[in-house]
Amino acid sequence: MYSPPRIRNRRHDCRAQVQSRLASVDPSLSLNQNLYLLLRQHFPADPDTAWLVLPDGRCLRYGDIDATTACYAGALHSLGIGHGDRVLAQIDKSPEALLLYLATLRLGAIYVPLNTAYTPTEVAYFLGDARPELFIARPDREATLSEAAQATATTLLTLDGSGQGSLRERVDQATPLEAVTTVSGDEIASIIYTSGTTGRSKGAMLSHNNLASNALTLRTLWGFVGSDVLLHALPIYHLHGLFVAVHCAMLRGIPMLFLPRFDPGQVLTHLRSATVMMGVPTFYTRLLQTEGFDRASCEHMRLFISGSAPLLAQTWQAFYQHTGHHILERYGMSEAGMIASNPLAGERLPGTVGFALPGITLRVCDNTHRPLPAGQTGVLEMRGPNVFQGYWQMPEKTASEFTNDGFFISGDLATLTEDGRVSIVGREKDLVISGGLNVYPKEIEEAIDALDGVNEAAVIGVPHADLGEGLVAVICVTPGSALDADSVIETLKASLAGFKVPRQIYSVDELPRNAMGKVQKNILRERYAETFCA
Ligand code: MCA
Ligand code: AMP
Repeated sequence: MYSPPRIRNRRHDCRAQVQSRLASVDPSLSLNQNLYLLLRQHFPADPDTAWLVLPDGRCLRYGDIDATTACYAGALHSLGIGHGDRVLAQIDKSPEALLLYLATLRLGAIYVPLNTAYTPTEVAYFLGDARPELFIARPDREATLSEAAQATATTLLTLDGSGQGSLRERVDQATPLEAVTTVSGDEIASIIYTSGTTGRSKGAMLSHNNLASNALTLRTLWGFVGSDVLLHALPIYHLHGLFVAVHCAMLRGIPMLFLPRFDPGQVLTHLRSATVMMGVPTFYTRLLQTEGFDRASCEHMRLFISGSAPLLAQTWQAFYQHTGHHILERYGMSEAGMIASNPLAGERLPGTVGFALPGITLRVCDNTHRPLPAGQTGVLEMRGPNVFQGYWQMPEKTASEFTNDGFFISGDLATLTEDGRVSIVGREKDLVISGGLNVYPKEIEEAIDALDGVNEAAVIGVPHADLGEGLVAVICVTPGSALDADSVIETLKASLAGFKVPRQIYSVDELPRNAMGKVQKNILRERYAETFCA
């Protein structure tokens, strides 16, 4: 059983604030700060209110969530899963996947979702790192992954996109577990894996209070009302689709039009019944290219929200001209949930991410962590109830990402105006964001360097009209090697998720280096900037 670490005493002020805020929502929450309980407090009075509406017309209702998650919790409990245990899930988006998440919260266990694109090699790493008691996989992956699951003594069950599989069989036979496990707000509700500059993924531990405080803030900030309908086309293996979207909707008791993935045609069809949509910038560039997407298709919409990657000012402008809507851009991280947002009522400025969320302190600092004057570029640092509890089993890494006075160092380069408006202007960390998914070049470079015939490689991100940034690898091959771009791509696809595989490969005699011998990626980014613009 896992005991959550207490990382920094100075955050207790924030915790105290959150606890008193939650207790004012419902006194019982001061005793049990399980996020599931908070969500349940906000289920609508009418049990027939739709919770999830699926493209095939199927509808799940708020009134059924509690009994159904009790069955899921009963099934998990019968497998020995309890308080603090990890439940790893690499499963397609479905209502059942969401019920599994809610049941895991309810049990006080820790939900660890994984991108469905990860290959078995990548999943084996997560199994070894998270050491989950239970792993839920797609049925077509069962045979491939059973050995890795056995190696970590993890029970393996299956769930497919239509809600069938061995997990479902257990749920159908389970004795419901009605209780909601008592947890303190500091306990871990979920671990979200995020890649790292070292090439090794780190698990960001988010507590019940981290998630609850962020969700309560956003529900108010973005003005959710009972008549809203959220169009949900994001994946639910990451913070954006799972926490930001789902928690906002559930804390207002509104329906979600729950699409299995982002398909512009399907989004267009359902947009007419929705009022709010959240997406990564690629959603908006693709919608703009979709025939039939116009002002009339957005006539019931009150809000489009964008985040996870920079939204180009030109996309923002084009969207406004096309639809009459100012997209509301916000900024977040796996380690801190949502951090800053353009205002709902005030001016939304393209190219900026707005103001710090209430309760969150932001500062832009030099490399000695001294705050810089307004307008100067530095690293964005933050403190607040949203900031995570540390990286799973990496205390030293955790400590190195915080300043002595308790601010989390984001690695994003930003400017702040006098009145507190934030613009993200770059990244100190060597990170590429493609279609809203993060790729750390180091991981890809290590995979390429390991190939026969490669001397060394550098991986960069360059502008890509659809994905924001597209991955390019620049490779020095050993003399006489017959290695070609296609075979590199094919080989990488066997071990890396598709979104991490470079879309273009260049072969060079040598990589540009500075006097210290460091590869000058800025030169490569300039040299190959036009790769995807032709
Ligand atoms: C899929 N492919 C990609 C990506 N997604 N390549 C680069 N970047 C991507 N993001 C590749 C596949 O490997 C495949 O390659 C081909 O594209 C088609 O795959 P498919 O699944 O059909 O792709 P798609 O449906 O077009 O997906 C693109 C997408 C999707 C809609 C942009 O990636 C998506 O939903 N992204 C959202 C991610 C997200 O939720 N991020 C939030 C993280 P091949 O053909 O070679 O096999 S949370 C976060 O960042 C923080 C906290 C925050 O602020 O929110
Ligand atoms: P992740 O590790 O997946 O949580 O990604 C977090 C990173 O996404 C941040 O550190 C930023 O670099 C980036 N990000 C998220 N939202 C925005 C935004 N609106 N503008 C620019 N970058 C963003």
